[in-house]
Amino acid sequence: PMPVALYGFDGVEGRANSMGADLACLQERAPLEKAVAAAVVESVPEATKADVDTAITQLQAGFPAWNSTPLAQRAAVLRRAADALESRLPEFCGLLVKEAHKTLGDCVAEVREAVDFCRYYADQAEARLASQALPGPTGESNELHLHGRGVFVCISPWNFPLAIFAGQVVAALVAGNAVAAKPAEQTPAVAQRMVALLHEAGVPRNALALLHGPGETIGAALVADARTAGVCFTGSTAVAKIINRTLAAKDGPIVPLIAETGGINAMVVDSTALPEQVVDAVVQSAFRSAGQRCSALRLLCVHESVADGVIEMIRGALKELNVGDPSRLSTDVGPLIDAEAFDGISTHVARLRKDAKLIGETHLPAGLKHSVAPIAFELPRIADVSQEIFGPVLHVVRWGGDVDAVIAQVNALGYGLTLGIQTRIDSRALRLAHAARIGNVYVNRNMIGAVVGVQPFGGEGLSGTGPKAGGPHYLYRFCAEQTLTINTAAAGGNAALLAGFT
Ligand code: UN1
Repeated sequence: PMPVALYGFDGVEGRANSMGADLACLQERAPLEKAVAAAVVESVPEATKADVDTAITQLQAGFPAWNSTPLAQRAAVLRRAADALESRLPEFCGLLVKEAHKTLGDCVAEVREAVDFCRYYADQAEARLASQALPGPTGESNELHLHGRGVFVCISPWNFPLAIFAGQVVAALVAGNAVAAKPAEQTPAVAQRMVALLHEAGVPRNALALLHGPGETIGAALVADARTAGVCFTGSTAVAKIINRTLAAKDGPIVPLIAETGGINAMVVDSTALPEQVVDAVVQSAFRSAGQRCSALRLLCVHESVADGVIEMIRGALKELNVGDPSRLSTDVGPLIDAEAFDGISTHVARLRKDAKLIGETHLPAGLKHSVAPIAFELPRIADVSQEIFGPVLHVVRWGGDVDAVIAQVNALGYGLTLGIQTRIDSRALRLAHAARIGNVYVNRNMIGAVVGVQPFGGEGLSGTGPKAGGPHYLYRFCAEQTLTINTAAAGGNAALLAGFT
């Protein structure tokens, strides 16, 4: 049998029983704590539009040589990067805590995920991107060749500033592309250090460029450039649509967009579900990482027969969480990324305090910057949740009657990223999963922390284009395909054939 998690970090993140469970597997806490104390967030140079132009020119020049580098060598570069990153785990965790304010447990998981992406895409490239001979008629040779498309633009978010950044970049690189990477403005330093590591591992300077700056200017200039051969984007649905429009309107070739965006992710709980299991999954899915994951649970749909009990347990669980300094191992929930996020979530919570029924909230110690308390509200209808709220805010709705109608209402929200199903009726779980237009469906467990290579991640509808990151089809979208058909009967054969017609 296959090991449970080939590339994931032993599946610990996905199956953690409490927020601190993955920390139990950390053998070396002291180096981590030291690394956090020592971490320095360097400032980075901001790019200009002229820099974008120069970078694309250089990448275009570097592309043919990198694209012609044998697949095994490109894969070897990724494996060297993985080894280097793994050996520098404490340092990168320290930087992540300081720059992205993620909890130490989340940072360890994130560095491991980035390592997994490098190793997984190296393996996938070798397994899937090699040229193949295709059977055809006698006198002809047919081959399928996959290679890079050219200059690929990768635009990544602040919530996984290392794992998603690195995952996009190494996927594009190993497929043979030259890459222009534009990390989130909030988290440039970790991207800067990862790019240095990739260059040290053997990615040529003119095959990978890093451009810092706002999406509205630098991201937009990269996307709009006629020479851009593809875009990989993780972020909001609204920005994905802007990118799509820009790509459609720009001069030059028709190019692909790989977009992974947001979700109004639901968990559907029926009358047979185990309440303890539900509440454990809810706490992990809604509040871990301060709810700043696109996979996070936003909408809990609980059957009326078990709702009172589940709600009571959620209230109790909320009281137990620790909001605090992300560098402390005892902290469950750290701060939001910045003041803008804090204002947005605070406004939403203030509105719900007036319009919805408060279920419970976590105590918020005084003096924390940009922190909001995990909180849960009850609302009358699924349709009352119409917006992705990127923070530790849970919306609970009771349902009665037909469970299939609940899935229909969730589908009607238009997003399709993650779904939780809690039931002890196996056939029902399968029927609902099949009916859901949703990319990642989790039955009787939490719904975050997809493991690279084991749980390919990504959505449909308003949640993105696919293919799934960390899955077997991802690299193909970064490639151009060429079918090479050669008449092996050669010129003499053709001549003989033609002679027959005269
Ligand atoms: C994101 O939050 O932008 O499964 C996507 C998970 C992560 C989500 C990453 N892979 O929780």
